[in-house]
Amino acid sequence: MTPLDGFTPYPAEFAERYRVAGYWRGETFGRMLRERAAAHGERIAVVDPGGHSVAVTERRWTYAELDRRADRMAAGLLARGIRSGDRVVVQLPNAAEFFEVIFGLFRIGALPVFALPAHRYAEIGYFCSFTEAAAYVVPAVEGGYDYRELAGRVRAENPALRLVLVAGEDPGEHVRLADVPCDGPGPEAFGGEPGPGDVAFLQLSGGSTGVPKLIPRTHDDYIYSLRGSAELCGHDPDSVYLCVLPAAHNFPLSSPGSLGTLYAGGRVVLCPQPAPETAFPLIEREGVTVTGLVPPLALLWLDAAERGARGYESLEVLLVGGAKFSEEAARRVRPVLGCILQQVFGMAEGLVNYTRLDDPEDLVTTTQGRPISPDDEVRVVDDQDRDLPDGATGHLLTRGPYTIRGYWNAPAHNADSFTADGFYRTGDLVRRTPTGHLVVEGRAKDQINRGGEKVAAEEIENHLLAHPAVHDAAVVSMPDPYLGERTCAYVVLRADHREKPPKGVELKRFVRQRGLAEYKVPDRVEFVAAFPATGIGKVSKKDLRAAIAASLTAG
Ligand code: AMP
Ligand code: DBH
Repeated sequence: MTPLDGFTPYPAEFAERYRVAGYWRGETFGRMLRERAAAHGERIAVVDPGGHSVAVTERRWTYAELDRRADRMAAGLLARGIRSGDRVVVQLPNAAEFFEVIFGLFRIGALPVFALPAHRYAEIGYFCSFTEAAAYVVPAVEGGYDYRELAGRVRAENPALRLVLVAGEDPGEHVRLADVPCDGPGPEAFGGEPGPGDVAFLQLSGGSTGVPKLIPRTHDDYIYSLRGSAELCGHDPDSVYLCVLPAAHNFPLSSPGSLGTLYAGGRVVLCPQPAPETAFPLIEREGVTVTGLVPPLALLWLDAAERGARGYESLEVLLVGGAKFSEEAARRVRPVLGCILQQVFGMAEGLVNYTRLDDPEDLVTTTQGRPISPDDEVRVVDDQDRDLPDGATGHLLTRGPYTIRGYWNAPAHNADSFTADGFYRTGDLVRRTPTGHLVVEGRAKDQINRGGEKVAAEEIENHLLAHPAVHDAAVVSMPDPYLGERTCAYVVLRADHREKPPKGVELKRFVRQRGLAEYKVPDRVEFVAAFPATGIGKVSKKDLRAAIAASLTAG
């Protein structure tokens, strides 16, 4: 299998249009880093304050050093048999090695699969088997969790997985990442570096189906999205971006994120913990000018600043996205943190919307922005795909120069997730203002947005259904003042288990033991005799959401 087998290309006439318009400039990540190193080699590219399992002490890498490390990593990976087109699951904390590894992979044309540190056996096992990954990169022990053990188990089950690389001192039975780089032959000895139209990596979708879907992004399309983002966020070589969220997530990676910052020749500072106690002193010390947060973290920072915490004063721009930021909270940003708010409504599949730096405060606080590109096509439609007028709420469909035309290797899902003419069905319910800004009004997809962390209901339901006492399960969102939403699992027990029913905590433990990321474990479990049904007999999640919301209000 080659990555191209699972990739739905942009139709030729669109690709041509995007090139002529100057969106796709034939850049690749490998060459981008090379050019930045040539232009300002001695400037600092990445600051890692250390204090995590990968490195105790601080590292400051210049562009020249990152470039050299990417070359040596590329040569080392080639020497160990990793080749162009191979998939490599990368699961690293916010450490400098993340960039060394992904740029090394970009250079040889192997595809990082961007896992999150929170992922466990259920997710990682699936990524490795579904992508037939050749390698898996992990920290040793991080946040009290031993990733080497997980890697050992996954490796035993996946014959294609030839190499496990451990960032940190003690690799256990695996290979130390630090032992990989070498001065051997580079990509030119193995068919050359990838081209701009090639798939650069597989990003993850929050999804709404039983298993997560993988998102193939090309060098051309992704570099356009981060260059456009960097421009409209005012990035330049003096920008200092604090990477607070997990570095591999699409938002801190590209909106404009660390890659947009490197594109602009700025400096990326990795934040090991998102709490203000860690972030504020780091902002002060490094002169951070811009960062991106999900709404619950933005609230935490606002509260800390109001209580008198200091250190954030150099911040010029705060990006908030991933989940809906309330107008009330949005209005506090400028007075409390003294910086400009940019709301960002994006998706790993492509389309990213921003409020602009010069938008009036009302638009900044009440909308989720407008698309990056003049060629982002946005449709707001009813249930029959008929276009709705501005101001009406409907389904958001989109197509454009950095929105995928299909998930990787998923023909059945693609038939549901894309229209015949290539629009991506985002599953979001939006309204468009006369200025072209979008307001997110809700969601039609079967997903819970837990403060920016997406939970696909079906995925959790499948794990609950594996429990011997569970006859049926329906996972819905319940309102939460801090996260916006949390998950509630409604469960119908099998008749023979109703005498001695399991407790809610038992079901949670069961799901956790199956190796699911902690954020996907249901926050609450409710037992019912039967589910409410819709007119045609499907489970009415609307009624379940209303029921749990009402019982929470009743206290
Ligand atoms: P994913 O497809 O997993 O990358 O998740 C993207 C989804 O996150 C979007 O389709 C929205 O549902 C949600 N999202 C991202 N940013 C925002 C935002 N600013 N406001 C509301 N929802 C958002
Ligand atoms: O939630 C997201 O996936 C997201 C949010 C903001 C995103 O992918 C992005 C910006 O690029």
